Amino acid sequence: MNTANYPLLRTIDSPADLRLLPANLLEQVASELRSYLIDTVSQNGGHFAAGLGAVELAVALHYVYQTPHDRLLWDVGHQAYPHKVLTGRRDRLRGIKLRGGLAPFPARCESEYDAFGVGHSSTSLSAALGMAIAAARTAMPRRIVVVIGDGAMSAGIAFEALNHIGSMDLDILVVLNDNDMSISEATGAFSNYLARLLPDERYTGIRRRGVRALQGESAAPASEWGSESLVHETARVRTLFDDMGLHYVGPTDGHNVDGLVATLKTLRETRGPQLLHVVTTKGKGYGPAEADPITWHAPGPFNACTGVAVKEHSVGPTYTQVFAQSLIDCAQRDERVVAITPAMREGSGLVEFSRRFPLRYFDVGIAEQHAVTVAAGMACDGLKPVVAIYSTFLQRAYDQLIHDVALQHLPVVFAIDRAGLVGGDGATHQGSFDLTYLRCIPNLVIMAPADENECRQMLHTALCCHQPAAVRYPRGTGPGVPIESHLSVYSIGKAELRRTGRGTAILAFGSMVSACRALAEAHDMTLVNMRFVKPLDEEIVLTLAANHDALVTAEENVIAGGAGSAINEVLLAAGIQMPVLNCGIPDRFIEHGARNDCLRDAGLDRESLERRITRWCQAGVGSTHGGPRALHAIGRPASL
Ligand SMILES: Cc1ncc(C[n+]2csc(CCOP(=O)(O)OP(=O)(O)O)c2C)c(N)n1
Repeated sequence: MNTANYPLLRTIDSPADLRLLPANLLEQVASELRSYLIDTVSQNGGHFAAGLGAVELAVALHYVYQTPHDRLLWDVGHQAYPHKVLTGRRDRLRGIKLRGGLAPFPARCESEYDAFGVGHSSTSLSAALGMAIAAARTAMPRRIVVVIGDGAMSAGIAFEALNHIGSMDLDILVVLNDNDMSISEATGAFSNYLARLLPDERYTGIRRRGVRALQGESAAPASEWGSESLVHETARVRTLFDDMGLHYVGPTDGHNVDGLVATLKTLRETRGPQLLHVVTTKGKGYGPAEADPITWHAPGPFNACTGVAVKEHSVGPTYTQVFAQSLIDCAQRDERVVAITPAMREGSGLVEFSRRFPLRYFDVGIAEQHAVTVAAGMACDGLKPVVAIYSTFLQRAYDQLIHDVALQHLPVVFAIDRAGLVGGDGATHQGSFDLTYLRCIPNLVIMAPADENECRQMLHTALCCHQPAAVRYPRGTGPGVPIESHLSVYSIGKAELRRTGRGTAILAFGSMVSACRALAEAHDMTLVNMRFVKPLDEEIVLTLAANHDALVTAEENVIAGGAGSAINEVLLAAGIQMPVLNCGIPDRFIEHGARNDCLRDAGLDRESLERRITRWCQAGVGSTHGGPRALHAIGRPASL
């Protein structure tokens, strides 16, 4: 940190230091904090625009509330960088998301100021209520404050929590941070409702400014805002929140730190559930981010002066891009194909689809459960819905997957992106579990492409197979094979033999096929691209078992209950006893870092795989030359 640029910020090592400052210096603290975020995030990238919009909130909240005794919860946590800076992590911010660096989101193990671990959205209200109940049980004089965005507030679980909070007479303050944005534009009737709570031209101007900015016009200057707190002008409006039992206050200017402090001081002394509606600008204070908060939601490294991204050399299309183009091609051929995203248009590669087929594209907001069940309804009546969803977020919609889709045998396609280790977004976002949680569901076809072309053909296969089907593909690029323009249909449940060797056969799923190729060649092992996790190609498994001394399974999913387990089950059912090594993600959470760091941590990068498999073979368990055929070797631990 260049201390000369941050004369106040450098003195703040904890919120206690902040609270020692006179209130008239808080604006300067906010200004330094904003500059520091721009300076620091520009170096390695990270979540950006939302944090810039929450600077004054973070300063005011830590100033007024006695954190960490009072509980301060940040929903999702992507906007919590200013909070991290104020709570003793200023000098470590540069390493956020990197291996060994700060966690991408608030994490209880990282700081006593991180009252609740987050990453997935809309959990904060429920957790806060739980804490309020605990405080009441022990008569603990504690205030509980939640900051939740308008996007996160639209999720079902947030409304479930409001329903509960409003019926309890507990001291909770919900700060609704309304910037009229999710990652993309906010969608849905709730967003429209919030807009109607902004009676003053200054507020409606902000919404229009957001729209203008998205249309490429320059944003209006922030001076459109008055400097005074406007709470008193509009506090009498009766809102949905009042009707649900929360005292509504607002809307108020979320960038006026003095106004926020004054309002929060009053609210801190007020009993019962309350909701403070704060209006902010996503990307506040950094021109390019204000003008285009979507691009600046989570940029890579960039030049802070020019706003130009540091070029990453491109190495072919990502799986997301291949999926995106293939979906467009499928949709062109079949007008029944529609796409659904739970608020991840950009991440899931649906921007172009949404432009080309606006009436066949549905951004349902942060509502994974609803995304799956609305797809089920569509499939009932003849549409071919594709739910484009990250592996980690599909966890939210598990019952819907079973009860609404699979049980009714409805042809919904799940395009599961970020399946496997995702890197910087860390433990909350790793797509480690989908093969395990999908594999046990009847009626479901599960495919894992070994390369980009297979991703394309599997999407088409899924759309043609007239039953629930999932294609799960990893983050980033594949091995770089040519992508065929035509669309073909794979035989369901048929694996592909990649090479025939001796002794040991590797049965690889998805990304592990290319990761194991060099190893198989170097050691003359058989390599099979299994393609289907379900139905499994049992025939090839049994044939390989008959022709080899040992089998190795490899998948980018947890070992527990994953694709390798499926192979173990086939062998056991057939009464075959032979050495089997299951390679996959071990039974622990994999922390953040570059994707390759995460793969190495899990023992799934090329070098670790090679080391582990060859050692296992050399130990005699899986060798061609007379290792004991022992059933106990199934699922042998990583220590070998
Ligand atoms: C369950 C879940 N679905 C999707 C996401 C991805 N996601 C992260 S931030 C975000 C937008 C949140 O919008 P909002 O709460 O309004 O905050 P803002 O970024 O506008 O400040 C989304 C969709 C997530 N973190 N969790």
